[in-house]
Formats: sequence, C-alpha cells, structure tokens
Amino acid sequence: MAIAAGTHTQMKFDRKSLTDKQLLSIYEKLLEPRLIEEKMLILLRQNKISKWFSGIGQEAISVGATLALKESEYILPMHRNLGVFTSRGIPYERLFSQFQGTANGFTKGRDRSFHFGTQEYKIVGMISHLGPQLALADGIALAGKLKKENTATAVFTGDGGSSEGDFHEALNVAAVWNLPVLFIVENNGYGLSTPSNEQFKFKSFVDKGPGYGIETISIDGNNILEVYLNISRLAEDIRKNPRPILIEANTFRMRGHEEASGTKYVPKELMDYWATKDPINNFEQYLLETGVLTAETAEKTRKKIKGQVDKAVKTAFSEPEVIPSTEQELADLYSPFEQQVVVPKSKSTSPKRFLDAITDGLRQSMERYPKLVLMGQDIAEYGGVFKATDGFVEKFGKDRVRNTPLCESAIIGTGLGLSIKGMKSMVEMQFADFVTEGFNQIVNNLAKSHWRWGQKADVVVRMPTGAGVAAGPFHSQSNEAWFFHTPGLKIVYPSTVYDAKGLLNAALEDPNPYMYFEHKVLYRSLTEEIPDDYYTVEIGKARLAAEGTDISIITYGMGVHWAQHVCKELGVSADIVDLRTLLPWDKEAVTETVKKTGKVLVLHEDCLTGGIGAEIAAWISEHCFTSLDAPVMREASLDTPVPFAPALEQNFLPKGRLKERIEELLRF
Ligand SMILES: Cc1ncc(C[n+]2csc(CCOP(=O)(O)OP(=O)(O)O)c2C)c(N)n1
Repeated sequence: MAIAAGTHTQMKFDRKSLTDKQLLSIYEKLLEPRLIEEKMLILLRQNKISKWFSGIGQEAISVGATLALKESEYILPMHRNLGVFTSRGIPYERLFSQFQGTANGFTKGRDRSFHFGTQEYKIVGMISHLGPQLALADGIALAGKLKKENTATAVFTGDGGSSEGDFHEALNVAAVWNLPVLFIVENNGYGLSTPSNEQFKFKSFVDKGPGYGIETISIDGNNILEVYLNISRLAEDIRKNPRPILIEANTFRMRGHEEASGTKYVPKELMDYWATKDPINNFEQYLLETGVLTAETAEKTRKKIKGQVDKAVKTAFSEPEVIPSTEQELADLYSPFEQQVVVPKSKSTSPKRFLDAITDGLRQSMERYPKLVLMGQDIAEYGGVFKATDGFVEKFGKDRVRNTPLCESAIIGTGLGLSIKGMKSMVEMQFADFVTEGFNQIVNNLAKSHWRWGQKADVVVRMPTGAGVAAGPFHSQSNEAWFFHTPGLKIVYPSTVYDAKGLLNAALEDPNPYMYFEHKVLYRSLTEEIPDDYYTVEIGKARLAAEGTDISIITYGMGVHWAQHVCKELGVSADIVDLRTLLPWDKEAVTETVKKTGKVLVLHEDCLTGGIGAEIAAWISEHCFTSLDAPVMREASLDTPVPFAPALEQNFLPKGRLKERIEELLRF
C-alpha cells in the first residue's frame, strides 16, 4: 500500500517532546510489520506460506503499545499483532520459521503463526480461544505487584473477543486486586464477519470500563503517536499507582478475517473511509510534511527492511522440515522434574483427619515456598468452605492467601500468569463441580503450555470431590476422567490421610499442572497417625492397600474404602491396588497384581462409561491377556447425574453392587 504522492495526512499528529530521531525510529518500527505482511501476501499467492491473520491497517496499536512498554515488561498479543513481535526485536527469520513450523521457530513446529510465547522477549502468545489470554496478564501483573517490581503489563483483545466471559472475569479480577494491566481492545469493526452492532449493544468501550470500576480511554488506534504517547503515559502511571486501565483503540480490519477469506461482507464506503486513515501512510505523510523525513530516506528505509525480510525468508525457507520424534513429543508434555521423595525428618507423629492433613501440607508448602500463592473463593478470613485454610491469613497474610471473586477461569489463568513469572499457585475449587467454569484454562492453557512453548504451568488445582453427602447433582460429581483424557496434566487422588498430605506436597513441589482430588466424605471421617514433618509421596506410584491372592481390585479414592469393607465382609483375599496417581498411572503395579491373581475388578466412584476404569481395563486386556483367568470387570456409578435423595444417591454409587460383582468374579 504505497502512498500516493502529494496527498496530505488525514490525521492530526501531536509529537509532544519527541525528537526527530525518536519519530524516525517509530516510523521504522511501524513499517516493519507492514512490509513483512506485504511479503507474506506474495508468498501466499505462491502457495509458499500458510494462512495468518492480517494486521494490515492496525499496526499502530501493536507497535505503539510495544514501544510504550519497557523491554522487561510482558506483553500478551492476539492474532493481529505482528507489530508486537517485530517491535520486540524478534529476528525476522525466527518469525518465518515459526510461520513455517520449522525448528528455529518458537514451538518446534507444534503451533502456528502467532500462537507462541517467548520468555526471552517477554511475549506471551495467545491460544485460539482468545479470551483466556486476558487473565494471564492478571497473573503476571499480580506477580510483579507482589515482587514490588513497579511494572506494567499489556494485553490485547479484539472487540469480538470482549464478548467472552473471560473478558469480564479478567477485568473484574484486575479491578478488585488493583492489578497494573493495560487491557487494550482493538475495536476494528468486525469479529470475523459479524459487525460490532451484532456483537455488543454499547456505543464505545468507555461505557464498559466504569461498570468494573476501571478507568477507560478511547483513542485513535490508527494514529501511532496517539497510541504511543497515551500508552506510555498510562503505563508510567500504573507502574506507580497499580490499577488496570481499559484502552479502546479504534481501528479497522482492512483485510479478510484470515488471509484468503475476503471482505465481501464489508461495505465499500467503510473500506474507502478507513483507507484514508491508514496508519502508515498518514504518519509517513506527516513526517514528510514536517520535514522530519525525506522521500529519499523513506525509500531507503523501506528498501532496507525489504532486504532484511527477503533475507530472512530465504534463511527460514532453507530450513529443513522438523523430524518427528515420538519420544520428544511425549517428553515435552511436562516441564522436566525429577522427584526426590522426601521422608519425614523425625519420627514425630500426630493423629490427623484427612482434612487436617491437607491443611498441614498446604501450611508446610507455604513455609517451604515463599513464592507460593493460594487463591480461592472464601479461603482467606473465612478459611474456605471446608476450612482447609483456616488461620492461614494470620500466618501468611492476604497477599499470599487470596479471596477471589467468583471467577474460576480468570483465577486459573492468573495461576498460569504467576507461573510465567516464576511463582507457584494453588487454586481451590469450592467444589470440584465448579471446575467447569475454569475448564478451558486447565485443558487448553495449563495442560498445553509446556508442550507448545516450553512454559511451565506451576499450578495445583484442588478439587473437593465426590458423592455420599446428599448434596445433589452439582456438588457431588466425580470428574477426574475429563482431565485424565487431557495430555499435559497430572492427577492425584489420595485415599488415606498419609497420602493426602504427601501427595499434596508432591504436587505443589512439581512445576507441572496438577489436579488434586480430595474426597469430601473422607475430610472428617478418616483419622490416621501421620508424620508431623514435611514429606512427599512418590508421584505415579500405586500402593497395595491390602494384599491377597484371589482377586485384584484396582481402584482409588472412596473405592479403596469400599473394597476393603466388602472384602472383609465376604472374607475374600484380595489385592487392593490404590492407584493414588491417576495420571500417569502405575502400569507396573497393575501388571504385577494381574499376574498374581488373574482376576481383576476395576472400581471407581465416577460413572462407568468413559471412566478411568475403561482405560485401565482396555490396557489390561491388551497387555496382560495371558495372565487373565476372567474378563476384566468394572464397577462404577450409574451413568446418570448424581441424585440428591440419600436412597437414590446410594443406589447411584457402586458400593451396593460391589459384593455381587466380587462374587461374580470369584466364580470364574
Ligand atoms: C472461543 C472461540 N470462538 C470462536 C473462535 C473463532 N474466531 C476466531 S477469531 C474470531 C473473531 C474475533 O474477533 P475479534 O476479537 O474482534 O478480533 P479480530 O479478528 O477482529 O481482530 C472468531 C469468531 C475462536 N477462535 N474462539
């Protein structure tokens, strides 16, 4: 899009105290993404590059915002923000390698275009779901605030993405916690083909911020100086006086939603109008008119950048395709961590209930890791609905024991943000059922982040789970199977008081994302004498809850107690294998017990269909077939929601059917 000679700038630029040198440097930065995209358009026509989301016409926002932040401050771009990556100085060839999915990119070929982050350049890239990105900025800002770094964090969203619940949650949390985040809405008129008036009802985002108690400004997103100077001023302000600001940057999407998808649905007059407001042409014209830039220097600058782009394309395109290694793909799921099991220092023990063991583990881990932050609804002064963190505020302070708004998604995202800044977090779900509100952050952000761009997600999500307390369908569910199916997570599920503490400590120690299931029935019904000292339990290692010869019952959680009870009642000699870790589960222990008894029952509280038992049973059939003397059996809850009335609930749970199943298995 070259400028027509003799046109006047259509915008008012106010350079304030910026020097000529600074203006020229901004000009060059503004040109970079445009010239890269112009090259990419040629490559696309030649079928040499995969599709991307064009930022043509919107460059002033990415470039202005990035230049306004310090290099040490994090920026979280979206899919049209090439200017963020170029302004942070990422070598062009690495960007092209990333677009091509080759090894010199940022994701080892695992994710595309702008879906990557890099600690080196303090950029956290998006996941496709758009909105979840916003809460990560909350976490990064929170970490900066706790470390007293006086930093600002900037995060982008489109006007379409702002309709997602994640937008609301992230703004709300940032407002309540006074987090220094610049929320930049690129209001470009369309979300894919949907115009703004079908996306939201308000006229401008300046009407939206005040509802959250957030200051909001609306700026001309095509005017680089307006963007740069406003964001510089606001960033400086929030570094000193931490709080979020909502910035609406008005602009227009000049190309299709994605390259190659066209703009047929956009009225021509709109296109024509916004073409006159092109951020680069106007700024260039202004610089020419004011004599800061000469036509000759403009030409030279363009030529220089084009030359660098051509060279980078050549380098990146000569890179070989990635060679797949299954071993590497699997290894990169998790942040490297070799667990050293910690044994208690002394023999000192005390009787503790299951819940007390959780409290004990949390307390000792808080003492051990000054960078560990606890977050959850009502967990501070109130101590949590089950009182797991009773007294913690007095001991550790409100900075580290944080009451959260009812915003599961934003809080889990905040956990990842904290991890990006090298901190640890525990997020308590008030009930495991409510994890649905934070599901996306867990399965798409926490679980995939290390594999995608090598970023650990040092977050433990505590899940008060299970039925048996007549709490109905939404306070009783077993949902571990949802996460069992998600590569990148680890899942632990203690059934004893000893393990409740040891597994929690182990999970908090490991820098990988954990789902920690704690059964509500066990909280106050189970008491054991356990070590007073800090200790951990080996992750991925099952234990034999009972040793026997007739059958094997492979189970976890309440299943262990039910199996023990029924076997005793029947006088059956059974190996009862308590898995303890569900992901990764202990295949060795399972193989061993199957070889020993040849008769296996897999038991769990979760519903039967698609439960963890299905995977274990299938695995045994495939790998231990010659050791079997009977079909692998399963017992589980009914395939219905969890009913409320105690009689219905007991009928739903597998315990009542267990005796019969064991007898059936024994008859083979
Ligand atoms: C949760 C979710 N729903 C739908 C999509 C498909 N999608 C990708 S971008 C987009 C439009 C986003 O509009 P906006 O946030 O305004 O950003 P823009 O593309 O205009 O820059 C849609 C619907 C998605 N990626 N994620």
